[in-house]
Amino acid sequence: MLAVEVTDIIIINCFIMGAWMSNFWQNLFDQKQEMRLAIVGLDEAGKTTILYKMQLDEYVKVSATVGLNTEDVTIKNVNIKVFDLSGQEKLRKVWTYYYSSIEGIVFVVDCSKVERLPSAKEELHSLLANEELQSLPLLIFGNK
Ligand SMILES: Nc1nc2c(ncn2[C@@H]2O[C@H](COP(=O)(O)OP(=O)(O)OP(=O)(O)O)[C@@H](O)[C@H]2O)c(=O)[nH]1
Ligand SMILES: [Mg+2]
Repeated sequence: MLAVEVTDIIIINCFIMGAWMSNFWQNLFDQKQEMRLAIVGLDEAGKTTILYKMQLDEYVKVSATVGLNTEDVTIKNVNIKVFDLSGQEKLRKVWTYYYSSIEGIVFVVDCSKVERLPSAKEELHSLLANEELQSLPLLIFGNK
């Protein structure tokens, strides 16, 4: 007589299969997703302030961004790498360097400065004309 019965083997197999299946579903739903976003707009529109509000859920007093500020923001199981780009006129040409490596873009408009709306519109139009952004989701964020 065999030391281990066939039924024992089936039970052990079912147990292993069950454990594997539960790990599979757990992994599927726990899987961390990564994405990259750029946040652009005129200088002083509030981009960096919005970024820290998203990351820390609090108001942080910030200085004007020179070049780039990169932060990770985690929302549930999604980790978002945010490229917060300077809005100073001379530095806006840098925005285009990031377009090929992002999955979405946020354009921030300071709605309290009516006199700057034409410049914001002009920048938004040149952004919309960029081929690399044609298939990307765009959020226009009215701030202040
Ligand atoms: N009242 C008010 N002030 C805001 C708001 N968002 C930003 N600010 C202020 O606006 C100023 C500019 O904000 P920043 O976040 O530095 O703007 P930015 O778009 O990152 O500017 P650059 O880095 O120069 O491109 C700061 O003094 C902020 O405290 C808002 O929703 N309400
Ligand atoms: Mg900034």
